[in-house]
Order: sequence, then C-alpha cells, then structure tokens
Amino acid sequence: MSTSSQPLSLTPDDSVDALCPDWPSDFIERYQAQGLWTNDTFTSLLTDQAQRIGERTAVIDGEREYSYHELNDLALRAAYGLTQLGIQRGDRVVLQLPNRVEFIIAAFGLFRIGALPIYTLPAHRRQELEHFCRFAGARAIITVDQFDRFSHRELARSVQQAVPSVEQLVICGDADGLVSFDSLLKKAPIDEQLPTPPKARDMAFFQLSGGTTGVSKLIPRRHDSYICSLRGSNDVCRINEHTRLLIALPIAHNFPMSSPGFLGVMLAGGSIVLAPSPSADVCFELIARHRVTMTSAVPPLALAWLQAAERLGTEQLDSLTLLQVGGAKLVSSAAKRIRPVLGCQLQQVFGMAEGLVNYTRLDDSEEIITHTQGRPMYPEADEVLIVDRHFKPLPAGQPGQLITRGPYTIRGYFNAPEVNANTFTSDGFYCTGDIAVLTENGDIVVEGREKDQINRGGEKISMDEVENALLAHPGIYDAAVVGIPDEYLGERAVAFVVPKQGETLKKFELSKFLREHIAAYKVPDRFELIDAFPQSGVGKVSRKVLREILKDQLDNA
Ligand code: OOB
Repeated sequence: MSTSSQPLSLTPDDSVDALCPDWPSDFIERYQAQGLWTNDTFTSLLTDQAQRIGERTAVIDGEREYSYHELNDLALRAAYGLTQLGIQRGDRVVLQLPNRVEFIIAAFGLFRIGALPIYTLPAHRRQELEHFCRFAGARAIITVDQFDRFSHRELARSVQQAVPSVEQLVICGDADGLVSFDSLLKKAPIDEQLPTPPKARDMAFFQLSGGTTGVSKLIPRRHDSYICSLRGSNDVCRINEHTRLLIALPIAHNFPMSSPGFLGVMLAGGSIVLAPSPSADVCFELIARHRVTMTSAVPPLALAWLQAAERLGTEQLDSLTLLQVGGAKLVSSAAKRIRPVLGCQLQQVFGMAEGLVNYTRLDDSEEIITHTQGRPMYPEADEVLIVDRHFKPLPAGQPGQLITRGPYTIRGYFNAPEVNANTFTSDGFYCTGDIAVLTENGDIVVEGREKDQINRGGEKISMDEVENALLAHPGIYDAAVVGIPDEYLGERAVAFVVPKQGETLKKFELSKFLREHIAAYKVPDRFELIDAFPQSGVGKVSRKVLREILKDQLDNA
C-alpha cells in the first residue's frame, strides 16, 4: 500500500496558495524578462477576443454555435451566478463535464472570480472524486446529469454526502432539484458585481497527474506559465484565426486543452468543434460539416480512424491538414500510414500534464516525424536532460531518464511535500519517470518508463491505486497489478488476486466491484486468481519486485 500521499483534507475556507509550489524568484524574473511570461490571464484573453473579434465563431457544440462575444458574456454570467452560490476567489471547484460548451463557460466563469477548477475526467468515479474534493477542500462540484449511461448527478450527490466541504452541486441538463447550470446564466453582471479579475501570477486551475502513487496528484497551474505553453504551442503548430480544431479526446485532458488545444485556438481566435464521442463515425462527419483543419488523438484512436477510413472513405477528411498523436508511444509502422491513408500530416506530441510538451515540427522530414516524439516547444527555455541513475547527464544516443525544468513545467505538486521530494530534484527538475534517448539532431525518442504506471493507450493507471481499490474488497487477501504489452493499446493491465482463505471470487464480480469505485479504464483487462504470491529467499519482496516476478510468470506461461 502506498504511504507517500498526504492524508490531509482541507476545508473550503483554507487558502491553497502556500500549498502550490512556485518558481524561485530568479526564475520568475528571468521568464518575465524574456517575455515568456506576460501579464495576460485567461480572463483577459477571452475579453480581448470578445472585443477584437467578437463576432467570430469560438465554439461549435452540436447545433449550438457561440461567438467570442457570446462566450465571454456567458462566462461573465456564470461568474456572477457562481458568486451568488457563495463561490469565491481561491475556492476549489471540481469540474466533471464531457465535451460540451458548458465546460468552457464554467472554466472561464471560475477564472473570472479567481476560483480554481479541478479538471476531472467523465470516467472518474466515487473514489477519485471523493479524494479530489476532500484533498482540496472543494466547495462545489459542477457536473452533468448523465453521460455514457451513467448518472453523474447521483455520483455528485453521493460524494457530497461523504465530503462535508462540498456545499454546492451544479448540474448541466436535468438538475432534478439541484442547481441547474442554466440557472446560473440568467443575469449579465456589471463589473462592480464581480470580484477583481485574476492576475497573471495567480493560480488558475488544477490538472491531474497520471498517478504513480495511490492516487492522482493535483497539478497547480498559473495563468502566466500556462499561457506561455499555449503561445509556444501555437507557434510550433502554426495556429491562427483560420484554425478549426476538433476536440475528440476528453476536453479536460492537458493534450486537447493546451497542446495547443482549445485554449491555444482561443488565444489565436480560431474555432473549436466539440465531439461528443471520439468514434470515427461521429468525428469524420463533424470534420466534413465544419471544415475542421486539425485534431488530436491517442494512438489507439488514430489506429481506429485508420481502420475506419477503409469503411468510411476519406472524402469527409478533405479539410483536415494535421493529426496530432500523443499520450502514448505511436509505433512507427502506424505513424507511416497516417499521411497515405488519412491524407493529412502527422505531428507526434510527447507531453505531460506537469508541463513539458515536445512536438515534431511541421517541416521536419518524414523520417523524424514517424520515428521520434519531437523536441521541446521552447528549445532555449525548456531544459531537458537525459540522466543515469545518479542524475549524471548522458550523451546523445544513450537511454536514460528524462528530467526537465522550464517556464511551464511545475516545480511541485499541490500539497505533497514527500512526493515532491522524490519527484523533483533539489534544483527544480521534474523527474518524468520516462526513459528516452536524444538523437544527434536533438529529437527525443521515448523508449520506456521506470515509473510505477501502466500507459493503456494514453490512459495512465497507477498500479498502487488499483491494488488499493482491490484490497477494499472483503474477499481479497492481496493483489498485484502488472502491465503487459498489447499490440493495439501499447499496454494492458493484469491483476493477480489472492483470495482470503475460504473465499471463492468470481472474476466478473471483481471487475464490477472496481467499476463502482474507480474509472473504468483503470479496471484490469484480465484477472488471475492465485493461492499465494511467490516468495523470495530473503523474506518479503517489494511491490516492484513482486510485479516483475508475476510478469515473468505470465511471459513464461
Ligand atoms: C499526456 O499527459 P499525461 O500527463 O496524461 O501523461 C504524461 C506521460 C508522459 O510522462 C509519458 O509517460 C506518456 O504520458 N506520454 C508518451 C507520449 N506522450 C505522453 N509516451 C510516449 N510517446 C508519447 N508521444 O499524455 C500529454 C499531455 C500533453 C500533450 C500530449 C500528451
């Protein structure tokens, strides 16, 4: 069991500023002097666009279309409505919404009052939401009535019962007696009715880490450093007001949010098209209907679209010039098929919610685009080192752990001093846990990982977290989760489960049990019931060694 996460819970009135590590002052001055950090905030970004290009289309969500002016107006209404619910500057608000415009309205509403959204995924379930609410002392949850045949409204209700800090629930769709999101939008406030807008150095929101210890850690992001990553991404990806970006991946994830994502496109004055599902049938149709120019996918989705192109043809993809693929390693054989089959350029994206994002460049050779995961968006400001076990930098060609520091890579997780001590070097480098090689040309090739995590087609699974969730089952004595290679997903999860004496466990019941507590993507693809874990000669083995032994057993079976 993990012991490294802080078992702390906050009340809504606790300030989180001191718990969000910041850059040292010499770095702050440097990034400001270099123009990497400016005085812009997400609030100023949207009001500027509303003034500059107010009539242009910002977002398309099904039959609904919003101009920048309308979006800004709705964000201000949401801000006012939220203050009327008692949400104030510095409050944490869990946002759990699928790809719909309310996500953007809610986020910009919260930014305007200086409240801090915590971006959860629609896949998250009770255990995850309760943890985020408790750990951050969230005052409210904003969610949807239902999505994918699951009632998020009831989930929010049960989380509220368990976590006293959660005073308000706001529901998009049928609110069933709770506060409806639409009701927040009734009044257009005048400036004096809203608190002072945020400043560039303020905290803006929390993203979630993939998680290596028991639970996802919260990633504190500030306006200035995050907008820096948008600008860099927009330059590399050549985003402009003609860009039409389709959001097929979950909008709350860092990739479709900021690489360059919907926020980058808003900064450039382009248009965003929200896809309710990533399936090829839905997305190809949206691409054709709205003349989409670019989109982003994880490798299994790109593979699914490659396959669908045989069935659906590619006439609908006429306008698409760029497909970004990232989140997990794209094998070069698949990379090579993107242009010939889908008729658009490929860009590989190797990024992380903690910061650093690497891109292949649009004018790179086909060889670099299909065989590497690119280079940092700011080659001068992003410090990237490949190091050995003693943190000694290695020369090009030699694999080692990638560590990084820069103007948009965090200096520490929220409220996690012990984890931070293990994950950041004393001079502030983030240790990614990724094993990579630098080519002579300076491009990064990801070769593997040394962190305790499974990357299931871009979705990150902490083995610790799943093991802990299994141990909550009354019939389970012990459990260990391992990742095994998979042609389609890159990796899949297998759980080894030791039942308590006299217990008979059914595999499908274990899967059902987990689904009630944690996100479905974390539920192992396969369960192996065994009588006891293998022992080593020298007493109890570490989790890491145990997982290795079990994996070998599978390989040799
Ligand atoms: C993105 O962010 P996260 O936070 O979900 O996951 C980060 C981790 C990386 O440390 C690495 O292990 C893996 O995901 N990863 C890749 C990869 N892109 C991410 N591994 C191999 N090849 C790639 N291209 O996944 C993320 C954030 C922003 C942009 C893109 C991806």
